Amino acid sequence: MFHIRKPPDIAASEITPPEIYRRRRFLRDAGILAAAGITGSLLPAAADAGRKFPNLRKGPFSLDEKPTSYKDVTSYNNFYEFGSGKGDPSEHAGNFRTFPWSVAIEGEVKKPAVYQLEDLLKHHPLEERVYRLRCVEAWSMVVPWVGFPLRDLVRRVEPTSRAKYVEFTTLLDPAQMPGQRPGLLGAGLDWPYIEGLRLDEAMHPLALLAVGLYGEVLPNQNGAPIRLVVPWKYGFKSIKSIVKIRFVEKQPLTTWVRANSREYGFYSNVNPAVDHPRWSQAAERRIGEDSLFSPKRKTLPFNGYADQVASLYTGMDLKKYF
Ligand SMILES: Nc1nc2c(c(=O)[nH]1)N[C@H]1C(S)=C(S)[C@@H](COP(=O)(O)O)O[C@H]1N2
Ligand SMILES: [Mo]
Repeated sequence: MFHIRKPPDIAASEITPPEIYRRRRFLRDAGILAAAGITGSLLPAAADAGRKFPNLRKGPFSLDEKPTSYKDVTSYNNFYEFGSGKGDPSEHAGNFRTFPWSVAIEGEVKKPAVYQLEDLLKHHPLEERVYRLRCVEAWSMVVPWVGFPLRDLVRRVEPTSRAKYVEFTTLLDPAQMPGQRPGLLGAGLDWPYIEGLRLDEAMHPLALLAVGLYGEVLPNQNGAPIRLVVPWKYGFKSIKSIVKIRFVEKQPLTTWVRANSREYGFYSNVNPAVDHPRWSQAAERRIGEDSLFSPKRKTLPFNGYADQVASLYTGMDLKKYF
């Protein structure tokens, strides 16, 4: 007998009139911009003007390299919740509802809380940081992120002495995320997407919680409304659309380790000396430079951030803890 399935759920987003989306997006952007310090009376004008964050201060650790074009950063994406093709997220995430949005802080902390995104941002001044992002698939980009250091949030919620790791979870909502429905679109991953860091990694000043790029509120395909950016690790550690941050004693079982622990490790520090079992990690192509004449770039240890982060791993065998 055939297994007869109901037609796939129609995402609420697919039947919401465009005016409602625009309204929701306006409310989201207004909330984020307001939290970033813009007064109420300026909001409509600010939100109309390309949803730009005004007066962003430049944060530390910014690269001098030329950023990858806005078009490439926002149309060549990995966000399997919306499909595993590079163009799928920009094509399918347009109507993703990112307002209202809350982030739950749980586990081994003295101050567990559920924050509305706007409230979270009120405590954390935003800054711009240009970082290199190196995907495990051997390509890279340079992205001007807007965000605040993860460690500021970690400190605010006061981890207990039992907290050794931080676990991050993406929204689970198959009605909105077609890759989470049964079928091949999501490449067979287990949902929700989970990532993790050791507590000292989470406390490193390079680790960023991003809410924007190119001076604008984060596009949905890049992980709106709030995502992690860990520039010395492969891109998949930089989990998108975060709804939960949990402090735990044991190393979290992350999505890619669960999918294939031979190919993906918990640490996933960018390392040209440790190849992926199926391809070399020694070099990378820079998105936007792919012509016959553009040579591959050499991949740098810790993605070029070794001076900042190598000391986190002294004494560890990085071939074993890959
Ligand atoms: N929830 C979630 N987060 C995710 C992914 C994903 O599929 N789902 N893909 C990761 C991978 S493999 C990369 S390279 C980066 C890509 O981020 P970008 O699209 O902003 O360049 O997001 C990471 N975060
Ligand atoms: Mo990636």
